[in-house]
Parts: sequence; C-alpha cells; structure tokens
Amino acid sequence: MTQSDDQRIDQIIDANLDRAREGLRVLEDWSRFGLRREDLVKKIKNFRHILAKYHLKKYKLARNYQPDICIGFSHPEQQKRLKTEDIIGSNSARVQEALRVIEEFARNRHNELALSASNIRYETYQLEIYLLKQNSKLSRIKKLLDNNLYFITSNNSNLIEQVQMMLESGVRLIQHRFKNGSDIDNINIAIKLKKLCIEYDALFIVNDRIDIALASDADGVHLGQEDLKINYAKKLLGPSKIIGISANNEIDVNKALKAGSDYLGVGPVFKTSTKKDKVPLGIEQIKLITKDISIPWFAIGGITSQNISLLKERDIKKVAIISELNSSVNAREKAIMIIKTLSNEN
Ligand code: TZP
Ligand code: MG
Repeated sequence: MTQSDDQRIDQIIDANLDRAREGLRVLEDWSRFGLRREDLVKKIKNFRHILAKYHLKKYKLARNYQPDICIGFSHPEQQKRLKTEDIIGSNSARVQEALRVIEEFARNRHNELALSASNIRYETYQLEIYLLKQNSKLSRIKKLLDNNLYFITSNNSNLIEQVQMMLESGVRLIQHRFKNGSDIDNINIAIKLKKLCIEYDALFIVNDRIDIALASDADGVHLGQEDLKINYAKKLLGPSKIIGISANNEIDVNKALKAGSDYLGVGPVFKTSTKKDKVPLGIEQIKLITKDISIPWFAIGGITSQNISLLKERDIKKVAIISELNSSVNAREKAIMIIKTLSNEN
C-alpha cells in the first residue's frame, strides 16, 4: 500500500468516526431530553467515548488530505424527517453504516478499532429497536393524556356497533372487558375492535388477558389487584405497550405507581351494579387518594351523564364508564355530553 493509499483510508476512517459519533449524539440527546433515560444516556456516551479514544491524530490530520467532492450533498428524503421515529431511524442507520465502513477499512490496520466498531454496530441495532418501541409507548401515553373519557365494553350483543358509535362520538380510549365467552370469540372481537380503533386513531386496551392483548396487537392491558403482577405483564408485553391498574385505596395506588403502571383506574366513586361487592369511595376519598398521582388516572364506578358535573366541579377530569354508555338508548348523546363537560371549554 502506498503512502497516498494510507492517507485516503485514514481520511475515510476520520469521516466515518465523525459520522458515527454525531449520529450517536443525536440518539443520546433523545434518550436524555426526550425519554429522560439515564441508563441509555450512559450506554450511548460510552460508545462515543470508545470511538473518541480511537480517533487518532493521524486520522484527524488526514481530514483535508484531498478535497471532498461531495461536500454539501443532501438527499430530498432528509427534508421529510419530521417525526422523532424518523430521526431515530435515520441516525441509527447513519451510525450503523459509518461503523461498517470503519470495520472494513480499519481491519488489519487498526484491529482494536475494527473490533469496537463491529461491537457497537451490533449494539446499535438493538438500541434502535428499543428507542423506537419507547417512542410508540410515548405516543400511546399521549392518547391517555389527551383524552378524558375511557369507554369500557360490557357483554353486549352489538358490542362492535357500540364501540363504533363511541368512536364516532369522539371517544379515543377503548377497553375490551369480558368476563365470559370463549377465547376464540373474545380474540376475534378484540381483533375487530383493534382494527376499528386504528381507523379512529384510538387506544385499544384489553382487560385481564395479556394473551388476548398480544394476539390482537392491543396497545396494552388493564389489570386488577388479583390479576398477573405488573412486572410479569411488562416482561410479556415488552417496552412499547402500556399497563393500567385498578386501585381502590391508597395502598393500591402506591403499589401500582411503584411498579411502573402507566395509568390508573380509581374507584368505585359511586354505587355501581358492575362492582356490587365494592363500597363506593365517594368524591372526597377519591380526591384524597389521588392527590399525589402524576400519571393519568380515571375515576370509575357509577359515573353517569347526571353526576359527571359533580366530578368536574371537584376538578376530576378523566373518567371511565361501563353501564351508562353500554345500556342507554341515547349513549351517543351522553358520550358527546360527557366529553364536552370534561373538556376545558366547559
Ligand atoms: N372498577 C371499579 S368500579 C368498576 C370497575 C371495573 C365498574 C365500573 O362500571 P360502571 O358500570 O361504569 O359503574
Ligand atoms: Mg381484572
């Protein structure tokens, strides 16, 4: 290899170390400011530092060895990167491609660098998937934050039509809750409901059954105190899905928060035939046990279009409803009215 060959290769390595480090910095800053994940920040920072260690003076000195004929080139696709997931995707690809180039050119010349580039490239494939999953979780949580009425299904012969009606009325949070029926029927209904929810950009949650949530590709599950523990649910569902927990008292609330629940259902507020065995908490008790909750939470139990204003007056802005919106003839009007009452316009 001639001296000029050497310098051309050094120039390639220099450019690709810069590329990889810049791409990693983008992923690091999203982990830091977007996700607030110290563990990811530490991991990515470590990759950057390893590459910086191998960014030898001879590579930097080769930077201007020959003028770069492609300086300032861009691709129209770059202008389309508006969404965070596009930024994560393109910057992960930037890191992976740059590391691959380094591997090829550093092999047999700077083996330690080639090996590190290879290791970091493989880790970046995993990191990219993880960051993208975290992002879909964030957009799911945004739906919980943006919407105040959570509709829960009940055994209803025209369940699909009922959900369609709720979606048409503006409901964007749907839970499929079933306490009987065959698995085959419940899965088929869940798949149909998920499809409907996609059409309306609504969140679709399955009650109790993680297997049916996974089979229907639901956005998450809702679990009660007697259901599978949240840490097992997390393991089974992976990092992109959300988990909601039912809470009846302060202990339930604190346990669910500590375990990393994404939202809570708190109740019953009023007397309800859906949970006959539970003593209603009343609005003041609900206020008391929810005072330190910083994740979205929904008051539940016996809530109707008649008593909704009582909740609104006490600054309770999110509710989950079964009976009132499943068994009323004018459920459509009631849903619209409840959404309006809970919105800030009122
Ligand atoms: N959890 C606490 S109260 C309740 C559940 C599932 C039932 C809510 O149903 P309804 O018919 O809206 O009172
Ligand atoms: Mg349950």
